[in-house]
Amino acid sequence: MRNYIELPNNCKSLMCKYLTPEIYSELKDKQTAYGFTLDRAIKSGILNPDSSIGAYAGDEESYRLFSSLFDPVIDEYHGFGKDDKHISDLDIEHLCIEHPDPEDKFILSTRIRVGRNLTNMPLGSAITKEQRDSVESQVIEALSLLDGELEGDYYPLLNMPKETQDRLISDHFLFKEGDRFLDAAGLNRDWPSGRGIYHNRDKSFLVWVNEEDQLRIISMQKGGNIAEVFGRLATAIKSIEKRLSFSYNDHLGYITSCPTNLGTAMRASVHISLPNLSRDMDMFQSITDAHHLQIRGIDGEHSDSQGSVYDISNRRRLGVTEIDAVLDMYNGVLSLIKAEKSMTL
Ligand code: ADP
Ligand code: CIR
Repeated sequence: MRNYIELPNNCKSLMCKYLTPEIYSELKDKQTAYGFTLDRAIKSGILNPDSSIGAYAGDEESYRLFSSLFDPVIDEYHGFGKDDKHISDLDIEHLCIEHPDPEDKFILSTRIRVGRNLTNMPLGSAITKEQRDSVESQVIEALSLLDGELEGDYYPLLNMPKETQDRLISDHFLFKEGDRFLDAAGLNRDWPSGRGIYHNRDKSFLVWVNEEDQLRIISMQKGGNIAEVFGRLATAIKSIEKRLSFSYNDHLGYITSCPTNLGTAMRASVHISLPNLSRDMDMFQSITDAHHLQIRGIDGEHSDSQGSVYDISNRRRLGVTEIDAVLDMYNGVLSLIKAEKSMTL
């Protein structure tokens, strides 16, 4: 094994910022109980110098064993120290908000997702094919017990007609294929085996299986009724938790493959049309920064905006509750709508 690491010259990720030669030599020979190593954790950032983070965990232990690297990355992304505690709050009664856009003028759709991984299993970067297939079976069985609005069917990616897959992706329901960041992290091994999507009839409740995390539990609908979307998600999580046990600890909250998703593992987003603000990106970004929001394009992470429509979501996920995370997004959206309206006058 090498005693040094050559980082790409043009590397801008937090991994490159914090992986000093000293930390590399301290961690290079360590292995988690599932056999995960530092070289595997940083491979995505090494092969993709344009990564913003550049590291993935292979299991819960990675965050402890490689903490000299992960702690500063987590602190810079979430503003969360190594001795801080995470608190979860998915109680819909605690979310006191009104509809931010009752006339449906700006918000096209709302989506809230959480990532989850099973206890006693490595994460996707370190999982074997047998373990992944077992996760898929356990998840299918748990989801088959859902009823009422959440009742639906599971569609494995294996043997899914290409047209169906493409339509689900372009309609924003399904994950994309061949993400180069996940590829380099070993998260796309054995593709498409073990992967799939569950959804109810209206596609307002969906579960992605074995993508970046073992489950991505999603609630979404047209328009901007954030409280309704959150309520459906909270109910679904409670039901699924009766059957499956998710990896969680008091420091990092829900354990996820990417350090940006730790804690709540929640991304609450709207697709919002902001033609005036999009002509003044400095003002746009000053509002999103003030509310800890991220701007993505409408085809998801690493995509571009289209026709002044943006994906606006909470950036902080750890050290805030799920209610706080949704409120970051809600308050930011109110400010964006106010600024957009003022520019119309
Ligand atoms: P994730 O949200 O799981 O981090 P992405 O950013 O890649 O992953 O988004 C996944 C999909 O969800 C993409 O197709 C994206 O367009 C869609 N999406 C995200 N937010 C919304 C929203 N508010 N309304 C409709 N679709 C959305
Ligand atoms: C990266 O490092 O850029 C990718 N691994 C994705 C990181 C998480 N996404 C994000 O913060 N937008």
